[in-house]
Amino acid sequence: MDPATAPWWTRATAYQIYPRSFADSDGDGIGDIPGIVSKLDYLERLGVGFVWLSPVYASPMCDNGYDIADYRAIAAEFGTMEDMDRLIAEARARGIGIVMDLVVNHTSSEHEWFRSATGGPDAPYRNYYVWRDPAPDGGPPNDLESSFGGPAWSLDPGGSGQYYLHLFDPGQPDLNWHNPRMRADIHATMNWWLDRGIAGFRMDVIDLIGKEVDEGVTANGPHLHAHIREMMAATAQGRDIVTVGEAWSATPENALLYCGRDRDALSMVFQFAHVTRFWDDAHGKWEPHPIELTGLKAVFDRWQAALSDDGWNSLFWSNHDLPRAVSTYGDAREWRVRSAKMLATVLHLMKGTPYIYQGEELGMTNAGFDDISQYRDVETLNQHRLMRAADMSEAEFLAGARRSSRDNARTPMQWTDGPEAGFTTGTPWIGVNPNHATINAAAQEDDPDSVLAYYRHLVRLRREHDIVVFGSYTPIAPDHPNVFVYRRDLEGRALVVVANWTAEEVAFDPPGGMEAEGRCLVGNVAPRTRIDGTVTLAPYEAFAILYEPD
Ligand code: TEU
Repeated sequence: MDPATAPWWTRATAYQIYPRSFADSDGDGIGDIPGIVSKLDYLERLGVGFVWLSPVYASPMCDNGYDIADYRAIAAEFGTMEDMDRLIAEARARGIGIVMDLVVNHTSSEHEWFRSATGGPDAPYRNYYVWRDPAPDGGPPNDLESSFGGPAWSLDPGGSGQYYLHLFDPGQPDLNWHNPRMRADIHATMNWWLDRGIAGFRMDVIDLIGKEVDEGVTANGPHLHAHIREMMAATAQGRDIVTVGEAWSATPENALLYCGRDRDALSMVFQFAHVTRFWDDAHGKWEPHPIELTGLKAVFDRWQAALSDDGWNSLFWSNHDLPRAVSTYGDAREWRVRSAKMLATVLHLMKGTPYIYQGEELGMTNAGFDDISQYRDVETLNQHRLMRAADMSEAEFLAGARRSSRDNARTPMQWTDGPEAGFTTGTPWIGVNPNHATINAAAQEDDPDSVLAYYRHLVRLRREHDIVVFGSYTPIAPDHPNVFVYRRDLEGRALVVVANWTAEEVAFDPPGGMEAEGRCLVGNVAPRTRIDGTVTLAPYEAFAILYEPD
């Protein structure tokens, strides 16, 4: 990527807002758009270039807004279209773009299209969805499963006897991407939003829109990239937007089909290889394996290499579907602050666009729920029902959920040490983490040693140093089990990033050629300017040194 012509989003750090849990302005216990507007100064101080806003559209909220009933209306609990326009304008005035969540693999079953599609083959919008006759035994057409558990097929509520497809909840019927009229409607909706001034789209499960259900193909289907390119041609022409597709199935081998520069496709994809690497073959995220550093590094190294000259990486530890970063990869107790900073150092100095998930910049931790009644997430509650029915004990399920439930990321943003963490004056829709007494934005705001101050610094480094944005990436000591080390190179300069991944002191022998004195750009223990000879790293220590020619 040539720095002179690189798009704006290559230098930006992104911030994800899960609106339900961010800031509540009216005391109903649910975060809302005016709440977000009231926190824009906070985001400006953090320095982010764009916000990925999880869905705020009209929705019955069976999946907290990932079930959209009207793409051109705002959910009443989140505010009004005027609030949305104000958010777009006020964010823009601070140099922050708003990226909407485009959920078009499916709609809500309460979308007008679906309501007009039920009843029989001649229903007006029948062909906007995926219908099949029952199997000979009257059951679902095939054995495709919903991502939330159970069959991916439910009977037409209109009584036709046919089944409709839902790769997620029954309240999320899948759209039929073979239908050009449906696709044109989606393109028109995208243009309608872009004309309102948004900065782009995050595209929910975009790798599923090429599905061929009769072949049992869901992800990465034969027409996937034709659909994406058609969509971009119909919407992105002449606009300077950022697009990021969520693609759990993306591999280093096919990533350039999504985001290769000559393809007029997406800016980048969210791929999850570093996450799924530690999932169990049989039980997935509910029985994760311990994180093993050489395996983790191998994943990052492969992706950095695959998109080194073409395409672009997205970089993230967490989002609204994943447990908290510091709880999963760091030490949320004894070394919470330092390990949160270490994780940020490693991620934010790689090549790609980093995404901060709300609260990560405070070192927020998993929810710590110990009773099923505390959970709200449709996936967690479904899995609870299914796994209990399959004879899993309550204690065993709760242990898995404590580590892996999506609700770990969805407890309210911790603004203050006051009632309900300053998130709401009412009763929050999901419990606030009691540790807001110590972990909160107010306490970190003016503390130069806080996780928040550290994130601000990393975001600034990316804006100020081309080497962070464009430098090539080379792994160092990839087989070392305890340290994460790499270097970036750009035009005779080098940036070396060193991190101790463990709670023990670790000795690290740098390879030759690092004898010089450099400049410390960031460090979570004490500034270091050299790494010649054996370096003894403190627990979770991380730092970066910049070497410039004299
Ligand atoms: O997530 C896609 C997805 O596959 C996840 O639901 C994933 O299966 C799960 O988190 C891992 O256990 C996207 C959204 O990010 C998610 O919030 C939605 O629920 C889902 O799509 C359906 O729209």
